[in-house]
Amino acid sequence: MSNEAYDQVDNWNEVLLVYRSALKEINTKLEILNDEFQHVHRYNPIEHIKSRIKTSESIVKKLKKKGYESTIENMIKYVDDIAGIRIICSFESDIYQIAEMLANQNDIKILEVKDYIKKPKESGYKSFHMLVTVPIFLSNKSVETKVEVQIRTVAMDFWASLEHKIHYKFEGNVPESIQEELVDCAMMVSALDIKMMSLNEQVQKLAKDDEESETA
Ligand code: 0O2
Repeated sequence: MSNEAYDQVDNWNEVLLVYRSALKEINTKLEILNDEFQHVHRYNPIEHIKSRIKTSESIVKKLKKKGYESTIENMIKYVDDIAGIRIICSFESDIYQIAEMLANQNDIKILEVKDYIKKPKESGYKSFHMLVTVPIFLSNKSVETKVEVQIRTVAMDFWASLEHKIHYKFEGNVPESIQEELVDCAMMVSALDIKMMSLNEQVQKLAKDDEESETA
């Protein structure tokens, strides 16, 4: 390997280390919020968290699609989801609470918000996306590092993973009848989310009434 090529690999490894650290930071913040929520409200808003570093093949593919050369500078500048974290919640209301709690932390900067719950994509896709930066403190500098945060319910996640698999299977050319069925399923997912949230509210209210009558 030439010296220049070696420097590139070394630089890329340092960049990846920073992105991995950013995922760790956000993960820790989320764990703390979840624990506190459990302590105060007696339930966990977060079902589970998945995080990943985008593969170099996908990064190069995305840059190519956007018309940029594959350089480390372009990757950092134009690929917003090198570090991605997906938070899966039980209820739609949890999504906005978690987003707000994260946004309120003063070391987190919000670069962009895409609310595909209020305004779903044509495909039926629903999820709340937040592009944030978190500072990573290295030995001689601090680096504001981008992380794409996707927050969705279990039901939305079920839909998105199936749709993603179907898309992959048909290499993007999904037959219209299947696309229509997916839109139908997305509507069922929304109806289910609303019903489950209302059921949960009723249960919480009953539990609260019980607690109050016991202490009266
Ligand atoms: P992967 O493999 O999940 O990483 P940009 O990221 O800015 O180039 P865009 O579309 O403006 O592209 O960003 P957006 O809308 O925030 O979507 C980014 C990610 O959301 C996607 O990443 C998917 O993970 C997810 N997503 C968006 N739309 C859909 C959809 O219709 N169906 C499913 N299943 N997922 C979706 P990537 O990089 O496309 O893919």
